[in-house]
Amino acid sequence: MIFILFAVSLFQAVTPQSECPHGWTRRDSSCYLFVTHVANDWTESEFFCRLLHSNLAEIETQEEGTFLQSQARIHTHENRDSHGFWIGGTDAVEEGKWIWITSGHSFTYSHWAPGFPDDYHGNEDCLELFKDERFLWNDEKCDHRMSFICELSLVESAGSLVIGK
Ligand SMILES: [Ca+2]
Ligand SMILES: [Ca+2]
Ligand SMILES: [Ca+2]
Repeated sequence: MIFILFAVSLFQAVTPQSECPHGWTRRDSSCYLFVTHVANDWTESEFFCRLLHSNLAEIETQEEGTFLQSQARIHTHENRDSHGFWIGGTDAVEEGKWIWITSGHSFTYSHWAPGFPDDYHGNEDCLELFKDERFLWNDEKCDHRMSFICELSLVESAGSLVIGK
């Protein structure tokens, strides 16, 4: 799967774009897509986002976290059975050391639900916005299937906004 993700990333076109694609929600220089029509495990969710030239959402600030928390409440009505939403954090590389998968950066901000992360049964290495805890953060088994949030960055380049990193 790692190889496939790499291969896909090679074919990502950097298309000049100043607006979010249809169906995506904008905040600052990011566009977000709440995918509720399929339930994927964490790796499949990241793969799905990459096919759309994006990645699982990464929350760098309290403002971004609060925004996604409130948006999650809205979008969960589209899928009432959902457990929550996958986002791009993992501690699969080193237990207890949480990073964002795209950047590889450690968390600069976190908003865990009370008592979490608990690494329940020693087997929870992926990050979700947990429906049962007001969409605060929970570590969950990576093969659990649920909705997820993709994030697309609009970065400024030569005076115009383009999609890219
Ligand atoms: Ca972000
Ligand atoms: Ca863990
Ligand atoms: Ca947990």
